[in-house]
Amino acid sequence: MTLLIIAPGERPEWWRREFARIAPDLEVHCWPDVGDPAGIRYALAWKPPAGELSKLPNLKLILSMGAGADHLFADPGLPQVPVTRVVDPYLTAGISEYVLLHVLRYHRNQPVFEAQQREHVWDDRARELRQADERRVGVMGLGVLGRDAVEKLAALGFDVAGWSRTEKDIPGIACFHGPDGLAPFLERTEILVCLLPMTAATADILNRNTLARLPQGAYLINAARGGHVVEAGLTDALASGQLTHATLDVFREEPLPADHPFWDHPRITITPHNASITDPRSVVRQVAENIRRIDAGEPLLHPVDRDAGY
Ligand code: OXD
Repeated sequence: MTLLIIAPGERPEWWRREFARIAPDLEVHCWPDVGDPAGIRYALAWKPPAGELSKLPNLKLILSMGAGADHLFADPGLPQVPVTRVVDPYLTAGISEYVLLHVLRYHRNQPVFEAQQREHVWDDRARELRQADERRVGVMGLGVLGRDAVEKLAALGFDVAGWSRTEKDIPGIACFHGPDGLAPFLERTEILVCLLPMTAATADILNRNTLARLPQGAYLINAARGGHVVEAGLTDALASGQLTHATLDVFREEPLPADHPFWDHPRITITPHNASITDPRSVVRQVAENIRRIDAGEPLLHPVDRDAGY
């Protein structure tokens, strides 16, 4: 019974070490050292090269190494076996830290002070006196990650709303849903946070039209997927002042090419898809448990619905 770690560039040795510690009976191979393809029963994958998983004739389970599984469905030949994803307190906490950090940065007008420092300017007129309960923050996506983020934002006192595909009820949060709920949600949102799963329905969702629904001068934080944002729509919204600033952790092409115009945009903050990092020290237990479950014929933890895409 062999697990293949197929996650180019994702420090497979670290994962292998944790498996040796936590699930010592499991044989672990790290792609491209597959060994006998017929011996591989489970694959722990992050952005696996297309076609590689279909070379494993006895594969029983694919485990996404992250919260999202869209990177797997990008492979048209993905084997028809169950897929799971990571739901982990560290991963969730990391995303919420990122959201809080950047919402507070915008709430406190920090990009203005950073620009002033570069120019050696002392000018506190940019200090807008706004209390957190006067700041309307909106989070798109109310799954495990979004829910944690809205609750922590609300605990800081922000006026928080959320938008999701299906109806949600979260105490203290104004919950909007579905296509009809999108416009009213955007119209009340000064700081927009995207934590949506990437599906056919959410691709390009932040475009010229939707960004135009935000109040003039709004802010955007995208910690979901680059494909949620239409790049030209974003740069136009920044140019017109419709958006004041954007913080992007994810991009259509990663790593972001060195000549991409976002790098030098004065009102875009870039982070290298590190809003939250899967921590093998906790996730290996979840992976080992799902391997036990599939072998025992028990329901899996955090299964992905192929039709919904998450
Ligand atoms: C994830 C990610 O899906 O890191 O976990 O993007």
